[in-house]
Amino acid sequence: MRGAEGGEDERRKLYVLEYFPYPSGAGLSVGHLRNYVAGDVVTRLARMRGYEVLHPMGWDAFGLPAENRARAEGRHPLETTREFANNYRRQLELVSCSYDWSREIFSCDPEYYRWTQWLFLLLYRRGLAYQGTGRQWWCAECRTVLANEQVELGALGPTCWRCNGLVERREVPQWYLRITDYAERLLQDLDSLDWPEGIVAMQRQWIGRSEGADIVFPIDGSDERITVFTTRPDTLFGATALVIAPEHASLAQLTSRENRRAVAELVGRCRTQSDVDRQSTARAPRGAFTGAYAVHPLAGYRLPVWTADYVLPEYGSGAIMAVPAHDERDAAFARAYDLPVRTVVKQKSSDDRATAGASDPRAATTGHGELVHSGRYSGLQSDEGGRAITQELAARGLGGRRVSYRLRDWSIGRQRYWGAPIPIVHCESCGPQPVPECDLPVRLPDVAAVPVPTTDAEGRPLSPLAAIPGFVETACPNCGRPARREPDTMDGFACSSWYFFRFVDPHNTEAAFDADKVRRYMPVDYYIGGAEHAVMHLLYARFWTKVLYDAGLSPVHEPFPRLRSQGMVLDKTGKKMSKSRPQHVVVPDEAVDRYGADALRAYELFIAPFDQDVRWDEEGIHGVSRWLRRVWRISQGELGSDRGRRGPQAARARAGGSARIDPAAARSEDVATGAAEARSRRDREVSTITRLRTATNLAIGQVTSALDDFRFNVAVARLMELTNELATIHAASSRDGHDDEGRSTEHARSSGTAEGQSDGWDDASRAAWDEAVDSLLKLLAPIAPHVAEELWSRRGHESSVHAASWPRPDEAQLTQRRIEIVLQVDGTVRARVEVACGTPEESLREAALADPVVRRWIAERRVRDVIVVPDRLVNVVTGD
Ligand code: ANZ
Ligand code: ZN
Repeated sequence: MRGAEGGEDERRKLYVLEYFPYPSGAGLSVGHLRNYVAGDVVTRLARMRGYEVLHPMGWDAFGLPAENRARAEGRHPLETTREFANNYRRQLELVSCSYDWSREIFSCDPEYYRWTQWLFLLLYRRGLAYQGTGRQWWCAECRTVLANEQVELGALGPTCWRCNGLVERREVPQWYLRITDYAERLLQDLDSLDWPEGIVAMQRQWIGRSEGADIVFPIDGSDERITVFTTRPDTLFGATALVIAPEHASLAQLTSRENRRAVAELVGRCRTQSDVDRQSTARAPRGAFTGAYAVHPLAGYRLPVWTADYVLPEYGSGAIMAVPAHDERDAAFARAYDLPVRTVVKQKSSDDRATAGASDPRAATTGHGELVHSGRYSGLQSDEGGRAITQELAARGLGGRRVSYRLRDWSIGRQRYWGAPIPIVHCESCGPQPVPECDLPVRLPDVAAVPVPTTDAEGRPLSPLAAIPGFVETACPNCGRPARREPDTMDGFACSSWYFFRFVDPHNTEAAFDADKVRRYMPVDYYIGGAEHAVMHLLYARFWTKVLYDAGLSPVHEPFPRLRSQGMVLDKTGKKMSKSRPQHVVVPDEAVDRYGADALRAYELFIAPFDQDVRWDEEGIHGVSRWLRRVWRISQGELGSDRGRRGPQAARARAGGSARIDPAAARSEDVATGAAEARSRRDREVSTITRLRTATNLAIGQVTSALDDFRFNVAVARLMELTNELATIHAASSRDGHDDEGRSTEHARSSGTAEGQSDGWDDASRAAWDEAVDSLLKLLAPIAPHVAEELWSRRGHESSVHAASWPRPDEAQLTQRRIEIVLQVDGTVRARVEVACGTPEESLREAALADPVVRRWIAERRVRDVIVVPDRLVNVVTGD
């Protein structure tokens, strides 16, 4: 846990949070569980380190699926949501995810959404919420508008992120949040975040910052002026047309009678096309001439005004100057409609044209270079020329420098029942009025059945709340006259944009949260969840946090400095476990029944590196479950039946590969026995202690750093290795002085006492053994909390293993001690070397093969095998 350890945060608190789950009828799958188990491991580890850990859970309860499902089943979404949440809670408890359930919140609870509404009003008062009309994505299937972030590009066109149905654009009056005011900060502050790179890149791209200039083109013979946004003001003298978006407000006015039909046709076509599709380079752009001409602001020549699909209404100013010589899309447009091309930037080399992928002399050259045919700017380089041109335009009032963002304001209103009502009252004389704080919450009206969304007389979506007189009819908070309530509800993402603040103080009835408590716990130290929320939720939550910060209500301006994303768990067929294919969704319940919660937890962690997608393979649990049983036998001193399984499975897991465990028999025992006989008993005991301490301390260090780095699979693999090492040391030592392998331990097992395990050991060895086993159990505790606890208590500890303090490696054990290793060739001792105690097998192997004496004894023969017994010997086996 970077930052959590080492006292960086003097508060010694850790706020661990997993994404706010949306309870659905299908329940939690083993895929969901992957991130809840990870969060719980981090939580339990931090508690053992003495941190006060905030690890809450609650339910993102509002939203469309809940509403749709409830309507389909003829039930109320409140009822279904509670039922589904209960099931989620049951499943989380099944695997002992240790949440502070006293903080549980439901976002559909009026005591919660009251504060969501309060926050909406905070935004409203700060000028960050407004009603506007815009082209809205409209999903006919879900009967709702969608934010840009909620539209995906399907094979047939833009689709709804929920139902995958095709969506289209409609003009709808709508509530927006002015997230664009925060574009720059949302972008800049990405640099300070410890997040997966991919997610940062997606946010950066979504915000889409471009530096450039606005340039104003007067329309010939009219007072109209069209402003374009360009990132290349240096190419101004190469503009040969003005192209405005089909949605541009001036289009109708500019279009002459004879061009109306063609323009109207284009406008109609663009309505259902996604922005990506409209800008596709796979086909020529489509456009129509308006009949109007613009005047070049510096050169004075006339340019035709066109409209075309590839110019988007919501970017820049919704209009461009087409420079076919230097822009690829403009070049394609010019080719399609035979527009003139004027070269104004002389390229430094011809490379650029080559990289443009065309030998066509009419392909664009997009590089920078020396300006030509550009009036008094000719001879300047692109950068300098662009700056000078922008300056002149600004001086003449015809434009200026401008930074443009792709990010659009967040359309937050939904014409649906199951959401937090927007707390606004519309009064004919006073206009929109915020509902006074003391009147919050504006409650959703009780209804027997969820009302069906409707449309108004013009076919525009209308909130079903508009048809409930008891809800809409009210008095103006300002003048007291009859007025109407806003019937729209908030997008469910509003609730999840601040819930992490509420968790610090979930039952506060006086305020959204207490300032001191927020100071105590914020920010969230670990936020854990999948990449599917890369843009939507994470961007919205950052935005609201910055607003709270600006309002003096939050001490932090980034809510989630550290984000960790788990990979997806795929079903047998390699597809995402999806509710739409329920037969492929694996739920945890059955695995817990068959293997126990600990085996499932450990397997969730072990199955693959945390951030990688992985196919669920139930078979793999067997191996993990076998390992846990082995830990049990070791801790209980029942070792006789279990010896010598060494670590190929662990090694494989460390490489991140298959989790299946092959039972591999060891071949080193006999050799070890042979070597041991060459030593005195006293020597052996010292060596046993050393080996136990080294194995344990190495494992403590490595397991701890693996857990801190979210390399949970490595941590589990390392614990498996430690388990094997302890078994091997025990077997070798117990056998010393006994005639038959394991006979004495068989005795111990039948006598059933823990002491039996170290039969024949002296006190010091036994102490080292106990220390090693206790450490193993402590390291195991966050991963397999039940097994660890049971064994801990069976070993006679009075208090819980979870209250024990996390072990720290004893560096002295690891670094100072040097030991002598015997090098054998075909079982005969040929040399000795001194190495650091605990030197890994692979290094010992290399050292042996590099040893000159050993090499002489190998001579020409083939090395058939190299057997390594850590801290004791290496035996090189030769022959065919
Ligand atoms: C003239 C020009 C000449 C341009 C040239 C580029 C190269 P980014 O980098 O994505 O910000 N543009 C501006 N507004 C647009 C809109 N609403 N729809 C489609 N395209 C638009 O891109 C900025 C460039 O994209 C702008 O610079 C403009 O084309 C185009 F050699 O202006 B440029
Ligand atoms: Zn009024």
